[in-house]
Amino acid sequence: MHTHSILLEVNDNIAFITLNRPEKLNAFNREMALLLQNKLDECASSHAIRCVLIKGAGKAFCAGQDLAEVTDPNGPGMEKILSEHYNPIITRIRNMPKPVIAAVNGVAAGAGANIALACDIVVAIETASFIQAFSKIGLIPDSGGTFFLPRLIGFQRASALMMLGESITAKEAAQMGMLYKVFSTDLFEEESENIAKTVAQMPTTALAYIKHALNYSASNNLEQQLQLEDEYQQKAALTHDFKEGVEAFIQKRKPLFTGK
Ligand code: LHQ
Repeated sequence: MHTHSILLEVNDNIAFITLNRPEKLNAFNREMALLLQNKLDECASSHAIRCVLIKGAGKAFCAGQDLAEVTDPNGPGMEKILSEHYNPIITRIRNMPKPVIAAVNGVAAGAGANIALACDIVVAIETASFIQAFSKIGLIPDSGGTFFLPRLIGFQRASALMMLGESITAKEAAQMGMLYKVFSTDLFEEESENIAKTVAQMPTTALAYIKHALNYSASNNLEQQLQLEDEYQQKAALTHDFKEGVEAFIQKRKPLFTGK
């Protein structure tokens, strides 16, 4: 029976996306990359979805590009792999008007590591590892790695990790600032779902504005960024959730946010 390389399940306003080629450590082939784009589009447009959580099936998060496909004469070919597979995935994650969580349940290598780093909140199991594997096969980091990694951990560490292609533990990655939290093996699933549940009940539109403002902060100067904050703040103040948030505070009750 044909199994899908990407699974999507929606529960309590959370979309759980599973990278599902466990026998290949969830390495991406063309079908899987296109299917992930498709599912991300579905998540972006569905009002029932207020948070996306990406994880891997089995013991790995994702081993990056399926290297067998790269040498396959009937494969997509080098010139399509970034422009049609990974770049559209990264753009979709960054443009998604709701939080995307990477729950790194095992090794994250190559494009697999950098897809995780493009997410809004990255958490990892204590046994996970991160590898900028590209240089070891004569390639350069892609999937936004040269953009996100130096901004997350600093130029020098990013440079060393990318050139050496060494594996680092989740704990080391967290100490460097690459991710938010590391959870013990017995708590990982529950704790990462708790984060998803929390953000799925928050003011989704405001979270989208936070995300867009952070996207621009990478290239704006202070004056431009202050102006952008003003613009988004005006928009946030028009949301139903802002009204609800303030009312609930004054009435000393728990707010009920709808995301609108
Ligand atoms: C795999 C893979 C894999 C296929 C494990 N492909 N089978 C962009 C532009 C164009 C071209 C290229 O790519 C890119 C973007 C990129 O992502 S480049 C970087 C590609 N990824 C890598 O170089 C990582 C390759 N994998 C590894 O180094 C190891 O497998 C890691 C460190 C991830 C895990 O090591 P182990 O836990 O020891 O597992 P393993 O190596 O025994 O792998 C288990 C199986 O998965 C094995 O198959 P087998 O049939 O022997 O059981 C591997 O061949 C397969 N596999 N990664 N990327």
